[in-house]
Amino acid sequence: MPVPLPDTAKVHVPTSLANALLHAAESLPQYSNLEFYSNDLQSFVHDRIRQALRLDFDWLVGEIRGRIARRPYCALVQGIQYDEGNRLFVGINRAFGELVARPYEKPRAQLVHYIQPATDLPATHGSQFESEKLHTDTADWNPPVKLISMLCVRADREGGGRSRVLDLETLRDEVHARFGSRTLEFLATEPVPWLLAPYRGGGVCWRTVLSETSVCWRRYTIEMAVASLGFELSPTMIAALDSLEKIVTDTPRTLDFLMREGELLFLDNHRTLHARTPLASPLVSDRLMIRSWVAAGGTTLGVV
Ligand SMILES: O=C(O)CCC(=O)C(=O)O
Ligand SMILES: [Fe+2]
Repeated sequence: MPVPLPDTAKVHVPTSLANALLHAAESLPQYSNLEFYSNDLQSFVHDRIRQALRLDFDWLVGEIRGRIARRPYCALVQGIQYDEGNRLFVGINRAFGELVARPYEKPRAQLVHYIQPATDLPATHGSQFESEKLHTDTADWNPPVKLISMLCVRADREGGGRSRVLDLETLRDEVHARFGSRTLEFLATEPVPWLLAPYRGGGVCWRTVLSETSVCWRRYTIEMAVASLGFELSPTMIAALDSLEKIVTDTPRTLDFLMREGELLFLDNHRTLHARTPLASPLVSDRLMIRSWVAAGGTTLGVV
């Protein structure tokens, strides 16, 4: 049985507030996705929406912040209305920090990133798409981005593309229960190499997969670093990574829920892994999610 998202992770926005938010956003000009890279513009959009709403805006941000801070380190905002110009999306996200992205390169890299079946990345192993395996976004940044924000514009008509979230403590607990304290300890103390994105300076950094306060998981980023360095991981490390891979592939403790139109999900990218379930018909599905990465200040990962 899939585990549903607990109600404590949900924030319900009253209709009057949803209307006021949309109205404030729509009173601003339209901006292009390229223009939204400007931190000044993001702040301007945020300030204008916040000023129009006053205490209600701060209430919403506080409710989201409180939920991201505790297990399962995510917040599902229900009841807001979609602003086609993405000003509302940018304005709410900017309350948590600067929105950041890969350098502009349509269609795969935009500040407000469009997640559509047509541009999904096939997985390096097997027939799945990468986004169907539990992962950390920007595992090739050091450190990875702190916060992910995802809005459902159109859900998959056949009920595919359900959101999946696994939190840090559940993952640590599963490693401990299934593979023992030594594997857990090993993953939290022995660093592995990660190949960094060229636009973040490139090269390799060394970090642990787990720590008391963070997890980072995207195995191909480790494998590419290993290949680029021309050496091999120890058999013990390969076994430990295989154990983790097994858990993220089959643990029944992953949260599983369908995001509906207009719902907005925030995820702590240091304390959760996320994925989506397969689409029944990836070639014809018009599912559309928009996503931003928010560089909120805060914890460092298992950097050594
Ligand atoms: O489509 C989704 O719900 C998640 C996609 C995702 O995780 C990604 O593109 O990194
Ligand atoms: Fe992702």
